[in-house]
Amino acid sequence: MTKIFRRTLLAALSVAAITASVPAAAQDFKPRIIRFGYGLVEDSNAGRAARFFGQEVEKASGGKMKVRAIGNAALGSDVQMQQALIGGAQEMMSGSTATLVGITKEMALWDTPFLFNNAKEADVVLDGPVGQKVMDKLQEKGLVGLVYWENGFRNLTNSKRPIAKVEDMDGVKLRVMQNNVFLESFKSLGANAVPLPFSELFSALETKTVDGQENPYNTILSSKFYEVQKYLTVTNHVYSPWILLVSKKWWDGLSKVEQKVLLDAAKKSRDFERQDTRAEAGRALAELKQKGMLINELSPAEAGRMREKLMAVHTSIAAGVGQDLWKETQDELAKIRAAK
Ligand code: TK8
Repeated sequence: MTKIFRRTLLAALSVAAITASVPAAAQDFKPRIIRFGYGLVEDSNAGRAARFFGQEVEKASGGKMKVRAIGNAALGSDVQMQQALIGGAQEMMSGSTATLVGITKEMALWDTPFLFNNAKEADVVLDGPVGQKVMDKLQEKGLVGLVYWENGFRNLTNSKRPIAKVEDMDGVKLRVMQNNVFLESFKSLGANAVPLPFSELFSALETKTVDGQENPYNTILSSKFYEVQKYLTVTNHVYSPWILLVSKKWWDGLSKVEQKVLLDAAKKSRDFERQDTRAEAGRALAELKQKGMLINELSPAEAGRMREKLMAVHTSIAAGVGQDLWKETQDELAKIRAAK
C-alpha cells in the first residue's frame, strides 16, 4: 500500500465515521418554524416553560425545528388559537383546558371544584389513563394534546370587598373562563358571573367592567392584577391545568421522528414547568401582600359552606362528561388516597 493510498483510505474512513456519528434520523427532519402561542406575559411560568420547550425541540432536532414562542395572546385568545390550530394556521399553543369544553365536553372534568386535594393527585390523574383518555378525545376535533402543564389552584380576587363568607359574593361581577361549569359554579355562590377571554381581563378589571376574577397566585402576580385588585381570598376552589396542543393538520404531516421530538420535549417541559410553577406559587402570596393586596382566608366553617355549594355542581359535571369517565376518575382518586 502506497503512502498516498493509505492517506486517502484514512480520510475516507474518517468521513464515514463522521457520517455514522450523525443521528441516522437527520434525514427525517425538515426545516420547520413552529408558532407557539400562549396567553400570559413572557415573564411568567407559561413563558418560561414555552422557551424551555423551544430549546429542547431545537436541541433534539439539531436546529431543524425552531419554536417561536409568542406570549401575551398576541396570536389570539385561547379560543382563537384553538381555531387557528384546527384550521392549520398555527402549529402549537398552551392554554387552559377550560376553554376547550366547547370542543370536547370531557374537558369539563378538570373544572370540577375541589376535584384534587393537592398537586400530587393532579399529577397522577392527569398523567395517567384518565388524563390521556380525555386528551385523546381532542384528535377527532383536529387537535393533538401532548401533555398537561400546571396552571394551578385558583383563588379569588376583587376590588369591592374582602370575601369572608359566601354572601359577600352577592352582586360581585366576576369574570370567569368561558364555559358553563365555571358560570354555574360562581352563580351558585351568588356572584354575577361574566365569561370573558383572559386576554381582555386586565382591562376589564381596570375599567371596572368586572369587579373580580379567579386565577392561581402565579398569574395574579405575573399579570399584575394586584394593580387593579385590592382583595385576595384564599379559596383554592379548583385546580386548573394548561394543555400543550398541536394542530392535527400539521402534526399529521410530520415524520415519526419529528413527532417524537415534540412529545419528548413536551414531557421535559411539563416537569420543568410544574417545578417552576410550584416554586413561584410558594413565594407569590408574600409578594402579592407586599404589593399591597389584602389577603384573607376563610374560616373553616365558611370554607365548608362554600365547598358545599360548589360540590353541588358535581352532579351536572358528571352528567356532562359521562358517568363512566366520572366514575373512573373517582375510582382512581380513591386508589391514590388509599395508597397513603
Ligand atoms: C391564559 C389563560 C389563563 C386561564 C384563564 O391564556 O383564562 O383565566 O387561567 O391561564 O388560559
